[in-house]
Amino acid sequence: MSDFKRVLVTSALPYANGPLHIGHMAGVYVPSDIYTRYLRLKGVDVLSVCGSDEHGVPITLKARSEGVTPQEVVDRYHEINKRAFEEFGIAFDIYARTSSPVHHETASAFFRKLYDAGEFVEKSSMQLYDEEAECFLADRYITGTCPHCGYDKAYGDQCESCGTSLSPTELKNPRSTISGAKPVTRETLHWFLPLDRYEGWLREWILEEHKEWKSNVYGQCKSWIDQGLQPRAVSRDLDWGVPVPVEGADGKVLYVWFDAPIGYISATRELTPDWEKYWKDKDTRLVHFIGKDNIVFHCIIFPAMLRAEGSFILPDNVPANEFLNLEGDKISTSRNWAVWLHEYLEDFPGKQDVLRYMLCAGMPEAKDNDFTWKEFQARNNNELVAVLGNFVNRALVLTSKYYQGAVPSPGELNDYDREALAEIARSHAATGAALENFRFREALKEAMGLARTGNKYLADTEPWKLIKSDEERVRTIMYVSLQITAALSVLLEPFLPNTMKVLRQWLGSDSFRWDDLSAGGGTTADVPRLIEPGSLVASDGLLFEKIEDDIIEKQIERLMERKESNMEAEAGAEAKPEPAKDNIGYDTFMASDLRVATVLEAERVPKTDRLLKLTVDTGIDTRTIVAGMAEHYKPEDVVGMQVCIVANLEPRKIRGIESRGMVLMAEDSSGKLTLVSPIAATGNGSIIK
Ligand code: B3M
Ligand code: ZN
Repeated sequence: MSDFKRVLVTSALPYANGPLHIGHMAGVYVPSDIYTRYLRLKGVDVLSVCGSDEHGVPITLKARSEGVTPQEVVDRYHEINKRAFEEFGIAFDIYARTSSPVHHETASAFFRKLYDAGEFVEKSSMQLYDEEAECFLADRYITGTCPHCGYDKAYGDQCESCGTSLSPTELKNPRSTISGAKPVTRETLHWFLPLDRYEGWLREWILEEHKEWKSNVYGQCKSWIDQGLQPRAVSRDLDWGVPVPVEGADGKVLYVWFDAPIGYISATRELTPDWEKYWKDKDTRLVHFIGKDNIVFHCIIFPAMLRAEGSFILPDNVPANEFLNLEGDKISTSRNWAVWLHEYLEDFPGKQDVLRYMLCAGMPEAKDNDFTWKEFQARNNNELVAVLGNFVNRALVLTSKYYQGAVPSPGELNDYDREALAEIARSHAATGAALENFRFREALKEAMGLARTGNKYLADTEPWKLIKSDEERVRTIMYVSLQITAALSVLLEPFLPNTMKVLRQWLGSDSFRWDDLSAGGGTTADVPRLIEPGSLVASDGLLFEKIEDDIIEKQIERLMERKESNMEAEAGAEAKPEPAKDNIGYDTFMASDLRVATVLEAERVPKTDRLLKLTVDTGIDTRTIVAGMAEHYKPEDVVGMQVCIVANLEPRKIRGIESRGMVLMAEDSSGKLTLVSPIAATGNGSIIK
């Protein structure tokens, strides 16, 4: 931070097609908010920008599934998420949105500048098009039969049965997942950012100049760069997004991951006329807070875009977090396996800081971590209530009881008093150093260490026992305790902003600044004097309340009910068979040569989960067929079985093995495969009609 004049903090723009959950908070928004609040406390010129990411195919699909427009979807979730962030205490300076005119204008101008400078490579290609939905189909929105193993729910980019990566045009019987229609191929032109041209520069800029980036971020960048960077399409055939600002580009929009990061710039434009000071002045430190799945976009693609544009600064750090799991399972929006932020806020009114505390203490900074409700209860009861709340409560209640709430003047300080007071500067320095390096768990631990010190100091000095015999000693003890209390109200502000605001009201002072806590800051001699003798303190309750077992049981029950209903839904999905395919003519069917054959030998295909290599006697010949059945049949189980095969399928190489034909299997909607076999033995080569 030292050699920058200001800081611009960005937080990943959440897609406006669903609510926020604790994974988003732990991954991106709690660290971003802690860091921003810390800088504000230090008096740094800092802006924190965020907003809704409102383009992209997921939003158009959500709209289609609900029968509404994409605008209606993003309007709904933009408001829901904006409100949830505010209520949770994530203090962005602006929460903008990428469907706004400012963003469209900013993103178009950005694209146009690169276009005019000839930075893009134009390429046309044949793409699959859905004539019913009237849209080109991204890979994931095409499904069909894998040409290698016959799995009929393969996607346009990969077959999840045999693992082969595919291109959409390879799929047999391709269908659009949007309309179910058979796609046609159409030529389409797109613009590509030639990332390969920036490979040398990115290698230097990241791998040489930013060795200080977190190892999970640095490592991912290194492997991307070492694999060799490929040109990336920056436009899409969609009717929802920022239109490509080029003549003849009707029906084409900017690829969502091209326009979304520009959303940080447009949000800053919307926030302040001074926006260029934050985006174009080298004295600004740009820090992106994101989850690990967004590293390539924020460390490779967006910086290449900024470099190509030429007038912007580059990110100084991208402290991406790993993922948070829930009760041992991945958080999943589609399976409703999440603690939704809006639900938490409804169920735990006024307890935003308890969740902030839990998500910071268990933040997935270097590796994925797990959120459990039991740990949430334990941290609240054993740390927030029993340490921080208990200490503050005793310091304030005893001051009210012994001195009518007036901060007493201290007598002679002994070594223990000085040691306790010295903890203020020490924990202040350690907390600050950890925050400067985005180590949030460590920073919280250091800050809470001061509360532990205060708690132990009171327990060791026992002023309640001395009040009758040594009143001067008690004045000193309460003075020291109140300085520590005041220090905590500053040190914990970034982590527990709502609670520390209340505490500062109780202390009658909201003017503390971060550096007042440094050794020598606000001190007379070397003793910190954050709160003056004679000033009045009070408290009207407890900072934190215990969370009882029944409250937690209710949350766990709700999750388990969801797990149940997920399993029922999956089971229920088995009942629904695939819709019928289009009719075919008699001759078409008769063109396939179906025969009975006997399996002579069977073995697993090495390094695959689903493939068996069969040697079959077809009555016509003995041949090899590779079949995706290994998860349902052991090799020894099928030797000697009579099976039905397609005998005149074009031979194919599957994992280096020439497969001549296909074994017919019945697949139910849960994906379970059953061999189709004649009910009575018959001669090999018998024709199936
Ligand atoms: N909308 C969030 C995600 O991938 C994505 C971030 C954009 S930040 C410019 O979940
Ligand atoms: Zn396959």
